[in-house]
Amino acid sequence: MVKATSTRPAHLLRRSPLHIAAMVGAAACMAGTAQAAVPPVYVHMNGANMFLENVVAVRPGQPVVFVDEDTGAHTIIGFNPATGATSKRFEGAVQGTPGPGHPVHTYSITFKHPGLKFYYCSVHAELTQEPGGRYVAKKRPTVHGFGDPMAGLIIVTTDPHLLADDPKTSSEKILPGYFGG
Ligand SMILES: [Cu+2]
Repeated sequence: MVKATSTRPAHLLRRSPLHIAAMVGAAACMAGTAQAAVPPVYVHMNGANMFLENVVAVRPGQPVVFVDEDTGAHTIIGFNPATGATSKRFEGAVQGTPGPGHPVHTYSITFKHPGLKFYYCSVHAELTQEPGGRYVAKKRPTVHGFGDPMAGLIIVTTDPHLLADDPKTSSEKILPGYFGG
């Protein structure tokens, strides 16, 4: 009895590193293929203090890249509209750029699972509680812009119809005519 139980784990231990190595190799290969096949979805900012593509859809694992074409800095902070709690993982910040020909700063994030990912820029918007209890991002009163709050939504989905609705600009990293601030 003792012999039998000690033999089996030893047998498994001998085999498992190889087995794990094979699995990791296969997973890395698949991940590499997936990354190559799915380009990022881009969300742009300029001096209007809003996110140009403020609703985009991405697949699980597909990167969302925020591109700051503004002279000013912005943050990109995920929040839960039910509680108003901000995310510790979805928490980005991007520096501004003097304009075309200069480095443009980006923040990239991916999500593993389908869902709705709300975010806002804490410099130019603030979370306020609606009478119904939900939290929404509103333009800070002191901030200039077009009136829309600097906030947005990422829909993480495998639905091809939602994915096909992304704005054309979200497929380009730099929008040449969009610098400003
Ligand atoms: Cu901002």
